[in-house]
Formats: sequence, C-alpha cells, structure tokens
Amino acid sequence: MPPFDSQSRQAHEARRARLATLLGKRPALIAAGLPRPRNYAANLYPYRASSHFLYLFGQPLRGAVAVYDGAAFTLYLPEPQPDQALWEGVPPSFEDVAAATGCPVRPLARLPASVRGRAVATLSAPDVETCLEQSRLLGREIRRGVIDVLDAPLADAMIELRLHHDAAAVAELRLAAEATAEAHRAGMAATRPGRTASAVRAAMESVFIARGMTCAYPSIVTPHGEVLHSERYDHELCDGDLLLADVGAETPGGWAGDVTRTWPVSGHFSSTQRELYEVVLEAQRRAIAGVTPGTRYRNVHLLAAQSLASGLVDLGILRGNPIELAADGVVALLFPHGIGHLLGLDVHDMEDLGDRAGYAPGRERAKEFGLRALRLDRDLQPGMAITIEPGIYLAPAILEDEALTRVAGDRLDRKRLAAFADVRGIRIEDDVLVTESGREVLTDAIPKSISAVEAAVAG
Ligand SMILES: [Mn+2]
Repeated sequence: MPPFDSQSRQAHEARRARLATLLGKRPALIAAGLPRPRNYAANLYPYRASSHFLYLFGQPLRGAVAVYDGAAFTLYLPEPQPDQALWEGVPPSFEDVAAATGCPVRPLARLPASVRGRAVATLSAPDVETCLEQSRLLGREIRRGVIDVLDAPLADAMIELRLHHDAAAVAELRLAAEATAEAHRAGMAATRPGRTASAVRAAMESVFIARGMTCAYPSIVTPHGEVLHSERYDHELCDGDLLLADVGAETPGGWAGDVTRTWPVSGHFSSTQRELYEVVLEAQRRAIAGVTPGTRYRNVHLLAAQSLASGLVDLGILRGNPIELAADGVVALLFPHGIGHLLGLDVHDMEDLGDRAGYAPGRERAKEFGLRALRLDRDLQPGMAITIEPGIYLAPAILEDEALTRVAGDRLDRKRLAAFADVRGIRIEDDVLVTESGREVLTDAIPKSISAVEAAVAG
C-alpha cells in the first residue's frame, strides 16, 4: 500500500461524506475491480483500481469493495492468500487499511450477507470479470456499460462530485502536468533523424517510470499524426517529418495528464509546416481564451473550428465564410475530432458513464461528422478540468472518401492542399483548469511556440 498521509485521508473522507449526503439513505456498492490477466492467469496487467473507488479511497486496493449502507461506508477486502507474503510481500493488514483510509474493514466473504434483500446501487465496471463479481455480490445482473434505474442516482452523485475538482484533486493534476511537461521536453530533446519513434517514446515514458508514475493512456508518438490514435512506434524519423506526441502521466493516485505537441524531426519547421502550425496554434490560443465560467463547451469547439477555418482560408486551402465552413462541417474534414474532454482520474474523465458525464442533461451528441466526436458539452464551471486540443490532419481516410467530402464542394482547394503534403497531422493539446475568473493552463510550461519548440528539439 503506498504511503497515505493524514491530509490525503481527510480529503478522501470529505469526498465520502459528500457522497453520503447526496445518496441519503440509498445504499451503494463501489468495486475497486479485479486484476486482469494478460495471457495466463498468473501473468497480470499492472493493477489499476476503478477511478470511482480511487476518488473515494485513494488506494489501489486489489479486489476491494466498498459498501455504503445508507449511513456509513465499510471496506470489504479479499482475505490474504497463504503464500501471498512470499510472492508479493506482506499484504497490509485490515487494521493498516482501516487506519490509512479511516474506514472500517471486513473480509469480503461477509459482504453478500450485509446487502442481502436490499436494493443496492452500483456502477458497472468496464471489464466483464468485475461485472460478474458485482453481480455475484449483489445477487442481480450487472451489465457492462449499463446504468440501471436503481444505479442512476449513484452515477449522478459521482458525476456531481468528480466534475468539480477539490484542492487535493487539483494538486494531483498539477503533479501529472509537471511530469507530463518533463516528458515532452525529454521527447523533443531525444528527437533526431534516423531514430525511431520508439526511441522518443522511451525517452518520454522513462520520465514517468523514474517518478513512480505510469502513462494515463497508450502513448501516441508518430510521424503519422493523421492516424488519430496510432499505436505504431516502428517508423524511422526522417528529416522533414513532423513528429506528433500525445503522451500524459498518471500519478500514483491515478490522476491524468494529457498533452500533445507536434515538432519537426530536424529541429526546423518547413515553411508549409510553419504556416499550418500557426493556424492550429492560433485556434488553440483562441479556444483557451474562450474558456470562462458559464461558457458552453460546444461553443469553445466552434470557436476553434472557426479560427481554423479562417486560417485555412487565408492560406487558400478553404474558400468561403469561416463561420459557415465551421457550421457546415467543411472544417471537420481537416479537424475531425472534438476540441477536448473532461480530465481527472480518467484521461477522458468518467467516460465509463457515457455521455451522462460529458453532456449536460437535455443535451445530446450531434449526428454529423466532426461534431459527433465532441465528448463534452456542458457549461464550464470553476473547478472543471478540460483539455483544449485542436488539430489539422491531412488524413487520406477522410480526404479520399467521396461521401464525406461531398459537403465541401469547391470550398476545399485540393491542389492548394497538396502543397502542404509535408504535414500529415498537427495537434496541440493542453490541460486547462476552469477558475472563478477564467482559466489556468496547467501544462503551460511545455514548449509550444515555433521558436520554443525548435529550441527544445535542438536541446
Ligand atoms: Mn486529449
């Protein structure tokens, strides 16, 4: 069990007290989740407790299950196995866990009796094995990705809590941002023509490992930025390539950073790369300036899309009115994803609860290409953490699709676009905390302007 100070304990006790207030007398079960096997039962993926559990208890207690009985929380833990100390070290005693968390601890075997005959809410896990365990403990079927009527008040209570970050959460996000910043600087400095993307990835992720952290999501480090979630690292980096790195730390407490930078392998942007980079950077600058309490997030997305449109019109790539180009989805052919998402214990925070978390009640995802990839549409409020990540991609998967590109008509100048062929994908992403007066960019320390990026690559 990682060290747990009394301040951290108090922060988690306060979160549980707030959840208890929101739930009232309605009982609930929160599972930390089971370890997941890789290829055979004894070879496991690194254990990651559920974010809801981490939010309330702060400790990745394998297989733990918390029960709120309508008045107080109890933690149920699997009994230590006879040879566990030999293979894994001495497990923390129930007394140790109770002292660290401030919550009474009982053996897991006693849980079913404690909830028998009661309608207990829970949140389904993202993996089937944990859902089956929840089903067994509660005596009703828990289906992956399904929020039953009984479970909805618990889901809504967790969303209400986790949507606005408390001081302890903001401190964790700052830790993640700091490590993420160091990783990006290390990645820039490690970039040279002739190296592979994996070498740059190693330089970046080693920063996390050295800090006892891990990656918040599979790193994207690729000269093929047009493949939005590429997990290939074998490309050799060539003079003239741009390298796109979307890499973020996860703190030992489970909190995420999520940053993208795009830099030239040679250390110098070509003139065409520079022009498109400046368009993305300006869109990001405007979108960040648009982050204020009360602003609807979808409008931040549209602001960025309009800014991209205006830059692309100036370069002769698009023709028309920027507001119409954004509204009609012409910009989406080059910027096919949303401007960002919630950030917290999950890199897409609370995406396990579906659009219930990201979309305000009464708002639904758009159907059209581009806007349908927007993961968040709430009015921004102080304490929310979000990402702002516009991009421009010359993606054959889109541009060669006749049906998708029909909307553009003659408003997309393909001949002019072809002049920018040394750009495949540019994305610039920062983590932003909404404050009372506006915003704070948590990842501001990472080189971003053309001159700062070029200097960082030169080392
Ligand atoms: Mn992101």
